[in-house]
Order: sequence, then structure tokens, then C-alpha cells
Amino acid sequence: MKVEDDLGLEERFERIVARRDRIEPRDWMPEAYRKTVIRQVAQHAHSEIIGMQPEGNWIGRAPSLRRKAILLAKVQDEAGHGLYLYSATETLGVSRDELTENLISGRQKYSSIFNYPTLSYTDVGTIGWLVDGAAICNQVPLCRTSFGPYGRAMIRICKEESFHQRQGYELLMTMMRGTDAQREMVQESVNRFWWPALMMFGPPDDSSPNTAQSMAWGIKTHTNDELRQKFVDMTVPQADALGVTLPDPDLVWNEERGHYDLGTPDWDEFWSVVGGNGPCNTQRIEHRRRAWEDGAWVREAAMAYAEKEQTA
Ligand code: BYC
Repeated sequence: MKVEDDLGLEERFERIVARRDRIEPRDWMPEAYRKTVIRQVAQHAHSEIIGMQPEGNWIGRAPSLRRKAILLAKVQDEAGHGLYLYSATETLGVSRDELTENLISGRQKYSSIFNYPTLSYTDVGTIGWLVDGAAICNQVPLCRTSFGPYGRAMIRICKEESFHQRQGYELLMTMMRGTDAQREMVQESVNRFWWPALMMFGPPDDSSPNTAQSMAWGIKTHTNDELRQKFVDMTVPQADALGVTLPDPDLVWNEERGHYDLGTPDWDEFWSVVGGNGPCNTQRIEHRRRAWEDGAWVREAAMAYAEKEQTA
């Protein structure tokens, strides 16, 4: 009897996935699906929270009140994205404390891109243009992901990401209309961020262990290489309009494919950064650990207050 029940549930799950509908937290799901969603959404949440650091570093040194207001709003949006995504993960029975411990201990990952330093204010523009641009390419399809709370969080996140991308592009365009020194700063920044931005999409399809199963379950709807290509095709004309050169001599239009050909990212560097050895990995995690420890009294006070209210 038990086996039949389970078969019925699994069939129902498969049918929901096949008709591209949503799986909700109350629905039965295979344990491996639950684990995969937790892994991806938690990593995504961690990326938003760790991703506040490279840009947050420049809030106090913004060149004008206007730039400061824009940057503050953007970094606050990222905190919000992290919170929606942690909430989506919590619906699967894992606590916020556990997730943060997993990040700090290195058991869960966050996007490789945030392990690169921001060396000048120009990097705020480049992150907006390239990093948020890559994030949009990856995240718009996630609005239709099979896990309901994740997909719904993504709808709001994507609206905010498109503002982030545009503010970055506008910042760079302003600098490109400035002095030679400013134009050089933009080019130098783009040179540093181009390849790491391409790596955000994950390893090539033939060395991506999770893609096939995640696509079969509708968690991912496109492969890593498909999305990387889409990003390149979208970004080359924007680079032309901006007047910067993307640092890849193999970047040429392929008439037959109807896409740009591109060079190969340094995958050894990617795996090294993912493995904890990028330029800023230690600094990023240390900063997060300190913030988590410093905030312990706030969490304890909030819990004590909630308990007191409940008893009253
Ligand atoms: N960095 O089998 P694969 C933002 C890992 S934040 C680090 O292809 P999957 C923003 C991967 O986890 C936006 N690790 O994996 C915030 C796996 O290891 P595990 C962040 C990476 O999951 C602030 C292994 O490599 N976006 O926009 O099928 C300021 C094999 O990979 C990376 C998201 O999180 C990487 N780049 O596909 C500004 C999007 N790539 O877990 C902006 C949601 C791969 O087996 N996530 N790995 O130990 C996804 O779409 C997918 O998880 C990925 C990877 C495409 C990233």
C-alpha cells in the first residue's frame, strides 16, 4: 500500500513538472529535487548577500550625492534579494541559521564573481553593466522555474536587476563622455570583469554535473552555455555603443550560427576561485562571519521579545 502511495505521488510530481507548472512546498517531491532546489536557491541567496561587499565598499567614497543615493539603493536591493531567496529556501524546512552556517563554513557556495576586488569606482559601473547583465540573462528564465517560491521571488528580483544594469551602463556612458583618463579607467575595468562575468554562468555544459537533472526537473530551463551565448550576443552591441573593446580577440560574428563566436574562459582559474582560492574569498567570508557574530545579540533580543509576546 505504501509503495503504491509513493508511486502515485511521484507520478503527480512528474506530471506537474512536465506541464511546466509549479511545485509548492506542501507538495510531495523527491528528496533529490528538494536537495537540488535548496542547493541552488541557497547559493543564489548567499551570492546576493556576499555580492553586497564589493560595491558596498564604495558607498562612502561615491563621487557625488546622486551616485551615492543610487549605490545605496542598489546594495539595499541586494540585501532584499537575499532575504526573499532565504525565505524561499526556508519553505523547504531549512533554517536561516543553518544556511548562514553553511555559507561561513564553506559547505555551500556563492557566485565566483564576488571573489574579485573592486579597485575603483568605475567597477561599480562595470558590475552593473556586466555582472547584473549576466545575472539578468541567467535569472529571467528562472521566473519560470518549477519551484513556486523561487520563481515568484525571481519575478521581483528581475525587475530590480534591470534597474541595476541600467545604472551601471549609464555610469560607464557618463565616464566615456568624459576625459581620456576616464575612458582608460572604463576599459581597464571592463578588461578585468569580462572573463569573470562569463564564468558566472557556470562550467561548460560538458563539465556541468547538475544541468541535465536540473533541466529534467524544470529547475533550470537553459544550459550554462546557452545562457552564456545569449549574454555575449546581447553585450557585444552594447560594448560598441559604449566605445569599449571586449578583451577577447576571438569574439567575432559567425554568420552561419547567427551568434558571436568567443574565446575560452580560463576554466582552471574558475575552479580555483570556486574552490576558495580567488583573490578575495577569505576576505569575503571573514567579513560575513564578523557581521553574523556581531548581529547575534539582535537575533537573540528579537527571539526573546517574540517569546515574551507569545507568553503574554
Ligand atoms: N560560482 O553543475 P553546475 C547577483 C558550481 S547574484 C560558484 O553547472 P548548476 C548580484 C555549482 O554550484 C546572482 N560556483 O551547477 C548580486 C556546482 O557546485 P555544487 C547569482 C559555481 O547549479 C549582487 C558546480 O560548480 N546567480 O546577480 O547546475 C550584486 C558545477 O556547476 C558557479 C545565481 O545564483 C559560479 N559561477 O549551475 C550584483 C543564479 N557556477 O553546488 C549582482 C542561480 C557553477 O554541485 N544559479 N558553480 O557544489 C544558477 O543558475 C546555477 O546554480 C548556476 C550553476 C548556473 C550558477
